[in-house]
Amino acid sequence: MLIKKAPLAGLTENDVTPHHLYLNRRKIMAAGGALAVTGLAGACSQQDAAAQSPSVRPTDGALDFATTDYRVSDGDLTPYDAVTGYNNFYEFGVGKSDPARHAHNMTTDPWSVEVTGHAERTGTFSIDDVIDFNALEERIYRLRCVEAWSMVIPWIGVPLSSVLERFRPTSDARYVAFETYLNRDEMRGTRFPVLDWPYKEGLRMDEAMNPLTLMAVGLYGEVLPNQNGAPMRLVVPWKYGFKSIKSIVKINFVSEQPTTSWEESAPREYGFYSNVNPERAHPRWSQSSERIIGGGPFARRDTEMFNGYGDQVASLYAGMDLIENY
Ligand SMILES: Nc1nc2c(c(=O)[nH]1)N[C@H]1C(S)=C(S)[C@@H](COP(=O)(O)O)O[C@H]1N2
Ligand SMILES: [Mo]
Repeated sequence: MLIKKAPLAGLTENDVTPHHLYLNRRKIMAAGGALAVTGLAGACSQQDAAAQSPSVRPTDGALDFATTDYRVSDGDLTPYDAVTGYNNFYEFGVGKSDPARHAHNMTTDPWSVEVTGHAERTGTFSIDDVIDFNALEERIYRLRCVEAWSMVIPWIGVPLSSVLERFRPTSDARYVAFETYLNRDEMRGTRFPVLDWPYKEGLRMDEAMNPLTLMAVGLYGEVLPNQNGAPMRLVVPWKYGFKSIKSIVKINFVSEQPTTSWEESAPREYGFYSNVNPERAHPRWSQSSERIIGGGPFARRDTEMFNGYGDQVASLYAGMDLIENY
């Protein structure tokens, strides 16, 4: 099976890695070749000449994405079809296959992001002013949904800290709030009052600046498919999936804890922090284990505190009661 959707502009259809060969390709990359990612910026902003260049070229430093594996390993990767075919993106409907069916209607190019609040640089920025496409990294992270399932995905992006630092937040910026694109013609799910659109999320500043927090622009070596939150979305690996807001158009530096969509819709069920916690059940179901998407009907694993990333993030919550602050 070949990847059909939005290959990197540097790849032709024939060059695109079948997903079962993805790991072999990564071994080749590690051995000295590299998957060119110059085209990723091009694919987001303009179709450029990079489309003609070979897909594998010698490493020259600047164009590669670095690979860093955190906690989870290659062998656990969720199949591409599940990553892109089983999604929550309520703006396109509440069914798991609605995003794959309808998200192609979303316009992701051109894309701009409005930056407001407590920062020295505010205003409207193009995606190339927000993301350094020469500094992309791959991170294999588990995404754990509050609905008690999980996937392991090879994300490509930049640390969120590198994005936020560009705007030079001031000391009054104690939290950062994000909003998703909203277009009722393109997003059929927003015609229904499931949530108070646009989708809103937020992080405490130290959570946002933690090196694990990623602003993703790709997965499995490709630009993000629309259903996964193109052209840029958060991945906050120690929190339930809903904190990883998709298709971001607003970044607001604020001093008070911001309102978030899920907390607003059901405050007893979803809190601001939403750290993965097997000991704190959702009021309607247990969070102690999770279904492994793509692993067959009975594949389950025990849920880990902070989704397994406790070594890196537990210190952020020292002294806090994580049952109270769910
Ligand atoms: N804008 C927006 N972002 C969103 C959602 C959404 O409905 N709208 N769903 C969230 C939930 S509940 C999950 S589990 C993840 C799913 O990400 P994925 O589809 O890439 O696996 O996206 C999160 N981000
Ligand atoms: Mo979720």
